[in-house]
Amino acid sequence: MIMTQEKIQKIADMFQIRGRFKSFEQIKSGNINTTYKVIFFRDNEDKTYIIQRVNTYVFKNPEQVMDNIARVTEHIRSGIKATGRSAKRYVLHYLYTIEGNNFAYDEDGGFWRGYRFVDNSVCYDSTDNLKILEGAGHAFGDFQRYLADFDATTLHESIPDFHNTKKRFDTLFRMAIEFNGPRVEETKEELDYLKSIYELSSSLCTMLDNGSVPLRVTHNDTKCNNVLFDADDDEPLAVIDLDTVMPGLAMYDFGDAIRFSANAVDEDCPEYDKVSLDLAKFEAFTKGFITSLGGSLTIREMETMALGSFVMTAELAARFLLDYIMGDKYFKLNYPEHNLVRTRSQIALCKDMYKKLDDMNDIVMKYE
Ligand code: GN1
Ligand code: MG
Repeated sequence: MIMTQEKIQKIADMFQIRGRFKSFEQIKSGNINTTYKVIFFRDNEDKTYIIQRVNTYVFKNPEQVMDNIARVTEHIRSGIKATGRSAKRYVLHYLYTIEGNNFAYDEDGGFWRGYRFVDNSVCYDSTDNLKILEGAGHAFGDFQRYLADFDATTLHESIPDFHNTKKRFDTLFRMAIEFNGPRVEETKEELDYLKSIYELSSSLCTMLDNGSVPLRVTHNDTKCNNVLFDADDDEPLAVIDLDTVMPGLAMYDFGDAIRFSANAVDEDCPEYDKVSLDLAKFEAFTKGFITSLGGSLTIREMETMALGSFVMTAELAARFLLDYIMGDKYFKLNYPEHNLVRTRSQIALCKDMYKKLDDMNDIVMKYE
């Protein structure tokens, strides 16, 4: 959908933003929601806000998502304030409508929300800078730490079974039989590989089911571009994209972050021989994440962190492949074969991670 200035202004005007609407631009990153930066002018200054149209094909209950976000951000805000610091740059500040909702519907039924842009902040779609990766580790570790005393059972499950890897695999294999068309034929090798790693990929689910690892409040989408950094000194500021905050495992957040940030190339790199788990990047993120969680992790969690990276990568490969087979309904595409390339790239990463599991485990244990 093409958004004109008039349409964006109308949406922004539903929220309590003072000043005169000046301009907007679309922010291209993110595979699910559609994001715009909008500028208002007041008190002789530009004030920047983010407004987002939430993808309601993916988030079936967007009002519940916003309820989770409101409670989680308030909890973090009071946690930060309790340490005597200002929370202003360290947690998102969502916008409210006149009616007091933190969302608004446009005339076509589109679901919108907005927040104040954190001034002088940047995010990185990828980076080789180890300091930044360590900072991202701290940001996601702190996020989990601030939510350690949040009652996980009060959160809505914004996407049921989001990281239930076993169920994701079962669905893929079932759909491959039901949708038995050219795309299934074309991806036989990928399906066979995923079948061969089914047991290992389901192991976190088994541990959760038998209670050997604890349920925590987790972010569940820990790409490094979901952390804002100070543009001047790269201090990690706020964690963003809280749509999937739900009960989960510490290894989901660790694993998904490694999957994305410790890859030598982007997650959709079509040159599969360049895909590789960079152990220096792995160590940088690990150091930040584990030290921020400051000894609160159990031994079993520590022992399964590296495995979590493999599992999260395998899970995403299965999700990309399912979307490809089902006709590309879930993830945004930049070109028609995008989901196939993403699948193959994630499988290449899985294979490399599998070889490096021992090395990864040794690094995690250094920070015990
Ligand atoms: C989606 O939209 P974005 O970029 O934050 C997806 C994640 C995937 C990621 C892969 C709700 O995240 O689970 O890991 O793409 N989010 C959802 O790039 O499915
Ligand atoms: Mg997201």
